[in-house]
Amino acid sequence: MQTHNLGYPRIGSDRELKKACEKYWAGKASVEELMITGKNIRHQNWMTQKEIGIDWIPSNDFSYYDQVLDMSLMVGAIPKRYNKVILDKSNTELDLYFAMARGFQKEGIDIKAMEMTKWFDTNYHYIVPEFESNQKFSLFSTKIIDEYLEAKKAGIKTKPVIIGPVSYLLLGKEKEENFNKLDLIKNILPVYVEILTRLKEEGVEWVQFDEPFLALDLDTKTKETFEYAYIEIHKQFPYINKLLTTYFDGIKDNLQLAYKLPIQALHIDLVRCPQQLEEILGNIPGNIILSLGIVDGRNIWKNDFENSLEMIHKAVSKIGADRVMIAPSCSLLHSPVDLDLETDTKSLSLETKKWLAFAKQKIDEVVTLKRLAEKENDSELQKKLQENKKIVESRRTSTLIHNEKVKEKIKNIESVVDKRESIFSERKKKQKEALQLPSFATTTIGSFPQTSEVRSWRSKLKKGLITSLEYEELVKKEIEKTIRFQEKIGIDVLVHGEFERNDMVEYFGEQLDGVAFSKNGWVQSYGSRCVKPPIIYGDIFRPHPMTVKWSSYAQSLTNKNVKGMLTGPVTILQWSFVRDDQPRKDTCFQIALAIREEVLDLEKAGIKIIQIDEPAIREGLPLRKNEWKNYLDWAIKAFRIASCGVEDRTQIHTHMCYSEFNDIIQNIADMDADVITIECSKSDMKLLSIFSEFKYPNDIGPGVYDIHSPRVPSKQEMISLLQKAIKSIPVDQLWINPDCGLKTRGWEETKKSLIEMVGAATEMRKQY
Ligand code: 39S
Ligand code: ZN
Repeated sequence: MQTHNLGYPRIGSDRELKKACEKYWAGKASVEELMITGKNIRHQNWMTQKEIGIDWIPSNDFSYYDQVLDMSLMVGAIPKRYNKVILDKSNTELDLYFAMARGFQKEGIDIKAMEMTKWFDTNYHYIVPEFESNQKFSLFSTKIIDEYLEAKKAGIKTKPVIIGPVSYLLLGKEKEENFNKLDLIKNILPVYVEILTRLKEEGVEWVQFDEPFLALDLDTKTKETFEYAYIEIHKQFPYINKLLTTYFDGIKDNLQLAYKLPIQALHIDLVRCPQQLEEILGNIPGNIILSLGIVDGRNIWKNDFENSLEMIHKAVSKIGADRVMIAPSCSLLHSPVDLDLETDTKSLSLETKKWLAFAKQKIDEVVTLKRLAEKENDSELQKKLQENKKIVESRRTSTLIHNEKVKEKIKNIESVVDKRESIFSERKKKQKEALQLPSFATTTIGSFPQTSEVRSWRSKLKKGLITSLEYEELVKKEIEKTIRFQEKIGIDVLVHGEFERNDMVEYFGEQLDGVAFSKNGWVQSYGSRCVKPPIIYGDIFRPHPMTVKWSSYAQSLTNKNVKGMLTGPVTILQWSFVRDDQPRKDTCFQIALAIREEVLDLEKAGIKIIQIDEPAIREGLPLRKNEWKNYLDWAIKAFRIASCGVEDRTQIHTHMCYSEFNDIIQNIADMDADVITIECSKSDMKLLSIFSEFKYPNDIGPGVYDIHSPRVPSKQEMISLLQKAIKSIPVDQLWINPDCGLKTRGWEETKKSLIEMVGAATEMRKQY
């Protein structure tokens, strides 16, 4: 029996990579300094895994930004617009790489970044490969080889990780019409062959091919491409061991396909789909090793050893110990790094901490499980097993988890009103009267720049260096400054700027009962950006209002309408670590009830417009289509529970990003928000066509500029986007706003851009 790991977090235990990257981008560190940080993290990760006792440690799981972008650079899928960056010899390979990730602005050159989207149903974002119909591939970056050699030199024999050719193509986007990206398989395979040849020469024994699409619904063409690709690879490399990994769902109807592929090992996710074990063992070909993904790579609960051992024993008795591998369910990229660093009992009580395992602890669980399965009579190991049983049991029965009042409310959830009083057209009239807004009303999505100064106030507050009164005064001043700025440039619906929030989910998590949070439990979200997902361990309850103080303060400063800003129940659920002892639906309804109370309190406090962000509704969709309806039913209901308690004249906004809406447009309409703002600028307003085809009845605010780069868009640029928009959306339904995320920008570019945006709105009002 062997153990392995699919990938270790690469941000560093103290987010060293984030800090080093941001320093480099700001011109405050050299490329050498950045690369030393990278190297240290890689070595640290390898040593940690080696010391704990993992047999097959991954390499090439490190990345300076994103593992899919690494692949694009490896196979030379570099969009032509970056040629200028390549040609300028003063730019390094890393500069080109960051240019693709973040855009490139220098000395009059202005190149847009590549698109970013969610990695399956996680909160991780990858950089979407761009393909042309005659896309050529050639080996460009040798990172995978370099990292293998680097580890080898440090005395560690690794298993290089690569995204399999079929999944890599499927993750990309066709930038021209009239071709199918899967047809590029013939062009791309030679690069894989070249890479594998080099790896083989260096002595590689195992290569991990990530093919997560094997856990999704596949059409015939995709299945054929899988067969073709792996048969070709096997022809050239019969002696490299190929470990094919699937995760995030069961293989299900693709099992026969997987068994046809000439691979040596198959990894399955037994956390997301434990029921697949039986069938898989039922007819597994005699030459295939089975890797049991048994320790949850995406959640933070301690493994239930007894339960895992049962599965391991089942596999061993069926196919023998030498054909069984043990591993986390997926890459630990989605886990925080090290629970040992959580020493603050105020945020994470000792009782709660006992129930958790972060990446390092998960590696230890994998190794312990293997030892337990092999040596049943070792008394040290038996002690560990008994200890584990006790902890699992203590979580099940803890009084911290159960709140009878909340459970009672969930039982009666059907009696909660989840419908507005009147239909949208009626509400629209009442709201027009109450709000007095112009056509092409302008607003922003909610946050304003979170400067390091603002963050430092919070950090000082947490360290006790300033009092909460002092902190409040500082935040209030920042709110006032932001209100005055918006008034001055003529924005119609103002926001307070969210300076009091560390994050749109964490902020609420910190205030709700039943939710714990870590000090250092960072998980990469995209590039250098990280999040600290709240830990929902028990029944959720709102002990006090969470945002009313700030919103009413902002409203008291101005005669214009200030929007109240909340995060919706589905998004809080989706971006947290969720308890696994009750259906997600029930947890979501508990959050929805808490948000509903907050909405009603805001309304009572005189806030006339309330935005409930639900950017995660789309990504929460199950990977398999036949589970969609069930999910959408409860997710949309949760939003309606949260939003529908208000009077007709109160305007409800929602916001979504990075989403393809085509297949869920009816559900979006069912949410019945008065206004939906969506991220749109990167797709050039193409997103709007579905709203237009569907005749989406409520108001829409498409983002008119991308905020993910410091670039200031021109008024003219936004006018032409808006002219595109009014071809799809009636003028009286249209709002004007940027994409979301101003918190990640500086004030200078934010101010300039918003002035341009209001200028565009003024111009549109004149023209129409
Ligand atoms: N998921 C979540 N949860 N939230 C989101 O906003 C999004 N948006 C999308 C999708 N998923 C999401 C992804 N976009 C950031 C921005 C956009 C994202 C995701 C993350 C982001 O900016 N993250 C920050 C970062 O990586 C961390 C935000 C945070 O919690 O830099 N900041 C803390 C705060 O404001 C500060 C934490 C910190 O770094 O309180 N503290 C320093 C320290 O302790 C000190 C701070 C200082 O003095 O400057 O050392
Ligand atoms: Zn957004």
